[in-house]
Amino acid sequence: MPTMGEHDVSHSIDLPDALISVVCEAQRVAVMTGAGVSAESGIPTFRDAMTGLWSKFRPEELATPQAFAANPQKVTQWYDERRRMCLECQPNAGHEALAALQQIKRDAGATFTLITQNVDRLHHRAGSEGVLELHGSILEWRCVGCGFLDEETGEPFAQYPPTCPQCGDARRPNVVWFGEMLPAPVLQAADHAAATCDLFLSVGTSNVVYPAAGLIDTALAHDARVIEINLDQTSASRRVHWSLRGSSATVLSRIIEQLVNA
Ligand code: BJW
Ligand code: ZN
Repeated sequence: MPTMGEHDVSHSIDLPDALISVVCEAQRVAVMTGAGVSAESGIPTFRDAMTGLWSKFRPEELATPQAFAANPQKVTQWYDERRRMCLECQPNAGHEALAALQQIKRDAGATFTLITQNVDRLHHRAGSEGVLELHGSILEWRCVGCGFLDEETGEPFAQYPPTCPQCGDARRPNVVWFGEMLPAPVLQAADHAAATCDLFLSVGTSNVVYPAAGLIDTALAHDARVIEINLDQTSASRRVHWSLRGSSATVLSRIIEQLVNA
């Protein structure tokens, strides 16, 4: 088991030298993000007690294939509202810091893989490349009949569920609901990145939804250094090398600042 290092970055913004050295020297970096990274862009998380989506809505009534089959109008209307809200939000300093880290690492000849559970595409809009979207994208909608897939604009749909321009069947958001398989090539690439990295960052995720939550253990099992960044403690905090308590925008920006001044 690694030695735990708790560090409250909300009060002191100097990060340990040893942590900056590890980030600086890493040759194969994998980062996994969750809803906390987009919270500072105004996109609600899922499980935060007061503001999380699952504090107001029941996941089994909205985020399962059974819910869609039972009430496609309600489910697609809810997802369409969230889709348009995501398009109105902007990437924050946390997304930008991760795009900068990718550039720094690639310039130094290192590999960098960004794995996200988020469906909002804010990493893409901040300039990150090759993002592995484990849970799909809320901007894309897929026909349940012929598989036609398209990325949507900010306009609401004319009807719910929206219909397919190719075959007229219903369309659904191209996200992964509970009980559905993750896209196999994406999960395989994420597993590979976690198993071969020397540094793994877990940022803004409660780490409770599998198989994404298992990636941190894959990285630990393969002797990667692991850094967690979260406002709160999570089930993974005691297993990682550094658990940094603070907002992802603050902590990631600080890492980049100390890295470029190192
Ligand atoms: C900040 C911050 C700031 C806030 N800065 N931090 C093994 C064991 C047990 C169960 C299972 C298992 N394998 C599979 C399952 C079942 C299920 C599962 O894991 N259930 C658990 C809940 C127990 N998994 C699945 O069904 C998956 N499919 C699958 O495994 O297929 C094979 C299979 C099927 C059936 C049986 C067995 C195998 C699919 C999972 C799909 C998840 N989909 C969702 C919805 C996507 C669409 C939508 O947007 O509506 O994905 S659920 C939701 O949770 C969303 C997220 O991506 C995901 C993770 O949430 P995340 O990102 O961690 O957010 P939060 O809110 O939980 O946490 C935010 C964190 O940020 C908090 O910690 C805050 O403190 C922090 N924070 N502000 C830093 N500013
Ligand atoms: Zn179709």
